[in-house]
Amino acid sequence: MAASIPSNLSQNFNRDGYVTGIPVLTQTEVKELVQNFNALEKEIGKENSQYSLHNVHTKLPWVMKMAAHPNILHPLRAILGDNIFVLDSRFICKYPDKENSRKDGAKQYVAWHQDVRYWGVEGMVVTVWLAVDKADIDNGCMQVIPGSHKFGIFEHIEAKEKGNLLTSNQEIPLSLFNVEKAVPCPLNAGEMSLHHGLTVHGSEPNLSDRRRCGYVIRYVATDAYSINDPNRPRTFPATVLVSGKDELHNFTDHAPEWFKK
Ligand SMILES: O=C(O)CCC(=O)C(=O)O
Repeated sequence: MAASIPSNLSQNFNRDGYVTGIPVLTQTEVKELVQNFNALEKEIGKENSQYSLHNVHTKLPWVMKMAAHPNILHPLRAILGDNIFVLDSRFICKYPDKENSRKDGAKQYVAWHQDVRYWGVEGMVVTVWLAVDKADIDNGCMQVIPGSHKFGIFEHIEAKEKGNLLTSNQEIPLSLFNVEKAVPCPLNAGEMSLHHGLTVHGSEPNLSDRRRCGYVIRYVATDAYSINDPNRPRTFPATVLVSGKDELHNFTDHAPEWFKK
């Protein structure tokens, strides 16, 4: 059965562009998730586990189980309605900076950005950040700028500092928003935050001696659709209907045979 959600969740989400500290997994489920991730990390190596595990929900049942978890979908329905697609997913794993093997020694961080800057989607995108490991200030938990989702898409430029994990090395110049308003989103393993696709967010390097792994899942309602915008050229090859029904067929349902809704 899905856990209960705060009655003001969607109100707070619409006001602030994020909500955080929502419990999703039981201790047993956290243990299983960490075991599965550790086994995968051992198989493919830390470098490949950091940012390259993209859209593996259509390949690995234990990952799909997370993307379609009732305790994620229940609060999401309060924001997106009943009919929901997974748009995309990725593990973002920041290892302790001490283990950093970069030749230039740059500390790895996620620059301030908005998720939809490079994504040609009409309709609200909601990102779930599910903590595989405990995430806190020391190991570089995600930080958000409350209310920043209300100002459309900000200009993004090439990040000035080396070590940005983002694929396009993008960042929003600090002159465009008030970084002093940043709110950290510390999470225990098995908890999640949700943020709006337009919310400005990022994270600092991992200065602890602990791994900081999050499973990041993007969701849209079935009435969202992709647009052909050369400035936002993202494609969506792993969309899966995880809640309700799809009468519009704006996205293909790439659900694998083994996935039972
Ligand atoms: O994991 C992080 O530090 C950043 C996450 C992020 O950029 C996102 O969830 O969109």
